[in-house]
Amino acid sequence: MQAQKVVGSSKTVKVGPWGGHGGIEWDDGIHTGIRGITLIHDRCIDSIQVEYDHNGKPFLGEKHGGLGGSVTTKIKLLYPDEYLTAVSGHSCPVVYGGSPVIRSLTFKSNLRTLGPFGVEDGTPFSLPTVGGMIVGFNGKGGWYLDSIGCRISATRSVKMYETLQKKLVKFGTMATKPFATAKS
Ligand code: MMA
Repeated sequence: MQAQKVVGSSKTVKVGPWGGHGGIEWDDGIHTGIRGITLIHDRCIDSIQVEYDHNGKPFLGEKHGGLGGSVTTKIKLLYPDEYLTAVSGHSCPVVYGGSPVIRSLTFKSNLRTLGPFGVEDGTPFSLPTVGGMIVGFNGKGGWYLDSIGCRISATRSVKMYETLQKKLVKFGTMATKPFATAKS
């Protein structure tokens, strides 16, 4: 499969959050892509930690949620060829009388579906994106992951930049030639 190289644009749309209203708010901010996600789960999603791309460099976000959970899933995306296009899942209380928490999460990339992780129980939520990519997550967390939302950015082909970059390099070489000759 031929994957198209894309980057996020600076214009983003915030979607969600889905889930409950418990826990404290967290927001990873806006980045240029996602390189990996670590989920710790069991009967619900206990925690999430996202490794972003920020202008070509890895940026590790904080871990959100609690310290429990028995299964650790490390999702490694084939950055930069692969990028996340959608997130979906389920939410409902996991303890009697508690507020809803994220029970399951499924991610979609331009290449595959990752998950479901956790337990698909409760109210489903989904984000059907058309030609966008996820560039940041936010939500609430306490003992568990209470809610999750994300920022979507339009994708644009890198090809335009590569072409422009090549032209600039060529121009730059010509422009600096007298200097280079003088120095050597
Ligand atoms: C804590 C507290 C709640 C939150 C739950 C689940 C046990 O209570 O932070 O506000 O809803 O954890 O994360």
